[in-house]
Amino acid sequence: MSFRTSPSAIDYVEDVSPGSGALPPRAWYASSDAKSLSLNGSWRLRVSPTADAEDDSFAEPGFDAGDWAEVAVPGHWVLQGDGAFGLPIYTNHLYPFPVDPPHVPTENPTGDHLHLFDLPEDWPSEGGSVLRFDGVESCARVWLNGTDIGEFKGSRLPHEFTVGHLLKPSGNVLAVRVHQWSAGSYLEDQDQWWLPGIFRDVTLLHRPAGSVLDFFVNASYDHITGEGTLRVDSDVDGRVSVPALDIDVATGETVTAAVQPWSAEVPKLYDGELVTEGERVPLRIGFRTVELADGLIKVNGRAVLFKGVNRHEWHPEKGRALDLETMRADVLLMKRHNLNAVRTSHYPPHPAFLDLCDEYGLWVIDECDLETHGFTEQAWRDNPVDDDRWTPALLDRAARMVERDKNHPSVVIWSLGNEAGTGRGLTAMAEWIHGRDASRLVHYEGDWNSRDTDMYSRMYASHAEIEQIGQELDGGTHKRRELPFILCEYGHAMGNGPGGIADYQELFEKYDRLQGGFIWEWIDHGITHPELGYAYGGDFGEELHDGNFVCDGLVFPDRRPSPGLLEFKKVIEPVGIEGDGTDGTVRVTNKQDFADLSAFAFEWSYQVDGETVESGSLSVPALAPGASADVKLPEPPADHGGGESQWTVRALLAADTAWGPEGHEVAWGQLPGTARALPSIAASDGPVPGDGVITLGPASFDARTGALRTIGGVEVSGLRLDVWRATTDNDEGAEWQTGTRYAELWRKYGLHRMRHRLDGVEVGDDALTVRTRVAPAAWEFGLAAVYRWTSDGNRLKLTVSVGPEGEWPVPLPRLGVRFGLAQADGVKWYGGGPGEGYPDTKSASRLDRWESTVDGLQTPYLRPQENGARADVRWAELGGLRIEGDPEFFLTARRWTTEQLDAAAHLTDLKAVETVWVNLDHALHGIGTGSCGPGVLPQYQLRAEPVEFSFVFSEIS
Ligand code: IPT
Repeated sequence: MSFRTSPSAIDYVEDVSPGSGALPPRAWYASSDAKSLSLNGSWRLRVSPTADAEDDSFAEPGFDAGDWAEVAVPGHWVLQGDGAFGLPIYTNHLYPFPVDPPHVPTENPTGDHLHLFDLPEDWPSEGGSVLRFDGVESCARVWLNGTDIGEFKGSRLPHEFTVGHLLKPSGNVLAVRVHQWSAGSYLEDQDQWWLPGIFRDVTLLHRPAGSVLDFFVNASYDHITGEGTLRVDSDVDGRVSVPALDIDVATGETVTAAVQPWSAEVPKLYDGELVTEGERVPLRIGFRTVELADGLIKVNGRAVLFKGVNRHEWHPEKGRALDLETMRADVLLMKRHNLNAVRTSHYPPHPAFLDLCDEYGLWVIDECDLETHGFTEQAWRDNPVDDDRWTPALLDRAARMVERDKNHPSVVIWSLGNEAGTGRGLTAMAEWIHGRDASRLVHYEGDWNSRDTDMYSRMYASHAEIEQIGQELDGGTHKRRELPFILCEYGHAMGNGPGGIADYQELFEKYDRLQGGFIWEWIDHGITHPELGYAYGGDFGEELHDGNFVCDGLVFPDRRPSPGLLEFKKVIEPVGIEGDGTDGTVRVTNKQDFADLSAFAFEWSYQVDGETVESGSLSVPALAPGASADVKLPEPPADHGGGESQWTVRALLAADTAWGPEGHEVAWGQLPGTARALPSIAASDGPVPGDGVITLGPASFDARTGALRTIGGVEVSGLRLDVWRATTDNDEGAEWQTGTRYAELWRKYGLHRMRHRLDGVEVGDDALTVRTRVAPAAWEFGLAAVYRWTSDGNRLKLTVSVGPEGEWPVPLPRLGVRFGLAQADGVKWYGGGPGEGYPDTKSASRLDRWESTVDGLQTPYLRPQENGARADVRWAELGGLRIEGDPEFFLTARRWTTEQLDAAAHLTDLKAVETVWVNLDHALHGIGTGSCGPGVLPQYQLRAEPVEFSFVFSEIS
């Protein structure tokens, strides 16, 4: 018995096969002379609640869709129409429907799309035509002029259909029925929003007689001879020319010439052309050889160190329907932040993105559109990749990726997919890919024994484990022991962080076998939302969702760099600039793999107390990759008033490049000079008790509680020891993580509700001393905190002594004082900046003088959390006060309390209060990557230990 009106008509939806009617996959290219017609634009849309709610009469010419909505194609219907067509759903790995492959729910939002078009007048009447879809999620059936031409799955892969015989000069009716859920959805369980729609281009391509079909550009480079070898295999015979190399040969013929090789650092492309009887196709040829040699991934004979990122396609309004300028923005941002590699997690990107990678230079791991992660919940039972019935669909996906992208020099590694467990289907994919393209390597993280792959790849492995792998002490199969290692995901950039990436980079640089990694991930997938600013999982009322786990990028949804990107940029600099400042030299190291240093100009400057007193250019030899030199610095300026001094040496682009202007900074380093003199004041003034008030120098205190009230004319409220921070995503951790979930522990032990017991206010001869005990209800551990105030009459010094009592079961989130100021706006400081820095995220924090505002200090993490601390601050000025630290401190100031920050779910929840809350932290607990990965390394944990620190306050006159 059937509950469906026309069951067989929608059988294809749950069919595990890849589809029917589409042409075999082939290379993606833009012809020079064959006509094409973009069918992007405004389309009519009707969304039905089930796959079979409507019959296919809408596909018939003459159907009146006048009352249908209009939507943009490319686009996702759930991101258009203000929710009228349904809403986005975010899940990480859980399928948002019952797991019963290949069945999908009856509630299967189905978008019937209609587009009418005329052929341009000059559309040739001879030859054929092909209709190409570059991406449709998740399953589509297509009719042209009432004829059913086929159906397909494989959302982020191209599908082409022969349509020439169906076209009319005008009034063509293209009908596309798109189902949100299909058997294909089981293969597309990537950690991202589920977004149905025709989200990439739709194009009609004229195919003249004798036109190019498929072709494979084989362009290798022999680093010994310096010669490139070119052979273009083409389904249709023709000629290949490369004018700059004097090449003009038949297809299939091999030719050798002296060439400049392609690399991500020097992405030399040669313009060429493939000419068949009926068509001319431009080629952009990069000569390079990828191989596994000496247990390493080598390109052109050299081992590559990947400084990469995982890139999902994302735009806060358009979802995965990216335009060219957005793709270019990604590539330019990556290049300007020293990245050299992209893993196209977890599907082949829009093909234009790979053109940009070829052109600007990025190593690419091109990943297939495959993830079956949700099967992990049932111990991988019924996993499609281990079920032969699905193998044709897997092979189809592999072929569609490889055939489409095989002519990109930037693509050096094929990846079978992500988080799909293990199984025969994956082995079949790897075998097929190896057979089809021996010129690249194969990657798949789930294959821990590297049975099918050419490298050992892992995600989120700890520093300690990576070090073992680097030392080849990790065991594993014989095959794996011979292979290089990459971390295909690490440094989970969710919220504040990632912490500890400098420590990873040190290991990557130390052990040859470790060939780098790819930060998870490039961009926060926040969706522009009228009330919430940016929406994340759950904000659309999803019954199942994973909250803000979808916001874990190095750039915010609008592509503003987050502090994590700036940290990564510093950590992966192409030039090392180091020294201890003792011998008048700076050690410069070329950390690139291919290029010498000639693209960079070097500058030095000498600062005293953060003010530059002298500067100039530094001549650095054009060191070869991997080479170092000790470069002599000028004599330090003779007299500089005895302040703290340092050298800053910077490497800048010497000339404009395709991706950055002359003067763009790629690397920097600071070398210490004269050490800083700590602030000292003579305790020459003593506290004077008065009527309910104690005065001391410029300050007044509450006589009963010892609480600070004013410093000169500046009102100060609520100054006290503070150990709490609004927990970060990394503090929260994830339930599957083995590392410590600090937030839970901290809350269990009440660190967010510490009580302050006043034990005594002592008015001494030269000091006011306030003794307290700071501890949470229910527990016996605590902190004895003594505030000792002294003054020289003008300045006020606070020395805080902290003594842990009892057994402290957890590290502290922070340790310092916090207080409220009635007003503050502008902020100046001498210390680390310009952006935030925490103990394990402050590589990019540069010692200098900085200026900002209280608002400007905030980092807008989509889910509000601890942020904005400036590290290594010597002194700061805000709200009429100058604060000097002994020793240096972390400075935070915000228009809301930590408690408000902690409670907020979106930035729009943060409402400024009257008071500006300032934290001066002696220390902070590190950040780590516990939201998905190892927690805070021991050296960055903040343990409760006896400690003393001071601040000197004065009113700014
Ligand atoms: C890993 C996934 O591969 C990636 O898609 C993303 O979900 C990431 O985690 C977390 O943001 S899988 C994880 C179980 C290690």
